[in-house]
Amino acid sequence: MIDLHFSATPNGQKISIALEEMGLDYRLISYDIFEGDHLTPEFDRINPNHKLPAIVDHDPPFGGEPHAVFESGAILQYLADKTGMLLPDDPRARSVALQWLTWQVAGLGPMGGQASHFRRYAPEPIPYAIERYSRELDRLMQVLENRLGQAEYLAGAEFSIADIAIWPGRSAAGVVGIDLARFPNTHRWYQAIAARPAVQRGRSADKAFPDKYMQLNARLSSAQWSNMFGDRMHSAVPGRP
Ligand SMILES: N[C@@H](CCC(=O)N[C@@H](CS)C(=O)NCC(=O)O)C(=O)O
Repeated sequence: MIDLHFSATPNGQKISIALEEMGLDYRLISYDIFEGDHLTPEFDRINPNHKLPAIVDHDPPFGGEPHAVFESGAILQYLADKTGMLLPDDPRARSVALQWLTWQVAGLGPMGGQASHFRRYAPEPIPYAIERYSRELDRLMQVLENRLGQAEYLAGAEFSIADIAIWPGRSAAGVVGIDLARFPNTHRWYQAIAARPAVQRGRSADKAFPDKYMQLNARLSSAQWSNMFGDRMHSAVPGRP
C-alpha cells in the first residue's frame, strides 16, 4: 500500500496516473494548498520542501521502514524501478525517457509555474516577468511539438513516465495563454493518452483540477496568498523566520 499525498494539480496527477497505470494500491490523501494543508510539521517529515505530491511506500522494494519520496520526477522513477514498468529496458530508450522527464521537472514545469504566477497570482502586473516566462513556456511547447513530430511518445515507440510527467500540464498551458491549436503533434499525443483507461482513473472526479486552481484572474484571500507565496509558506520550513 502506498500513501499518495496529493493536490489536484498537474504535479499531483502525474503520480495518480502512474499509480493507476502500474496497478499499484494506493490511498489518496488530498491537500488543499490554498488553505495551507501542506505546511504542517507532520508533512515536513514526509517532504521537507512542503510541496505536493509525495508518497510513502509501506512496502519498499528494499525492505525495512516505510519509505517517503518527494519530487514528482523522483517519485515516477521510484515507481518505475519498483514495478519494472513505464521506463524502457533498452538503455538508449531509457536514457531518452529520462532526458524528457528531467526536461519537464527542470524546465517546462518551473517555467510554466512562473508564467502562471506572474499572469495569475502576482499582486500587480509586471510586464517584463510575464513576457519572459510566457515566451519561454511557448518556446518549450514548440520543443515538445517538434519531438512529438519525430516520435509517437517522448521516449520513442513506448509510452513511459516521461509522457506521464508532461501530459497533465498540457491542459494547464492553455490557462496561461498558450494557443494549443498551434501544436497539432502535441494534440495527437494528448488525445491518445487521454483515451487510456488508467489515465482516466488517475484524473477522475476526486483528482480533477478544481476550478479555483484554474482561474485566469485568481483572487486569493490574504491568508491563502500567505499559504501559497508568503509568510506562512516560508515559515513552514524549520529555521526560517
Ligand atoms: N518540483 C516539485 C514541484 C511541486 C510543486 O510545486 N507542487 C505545488 C502543487 S503543483 C505545491 O505544492 N504548491 C504549494 C506551495 O507552493 O506552497 C515536483 O515536481 O514535485
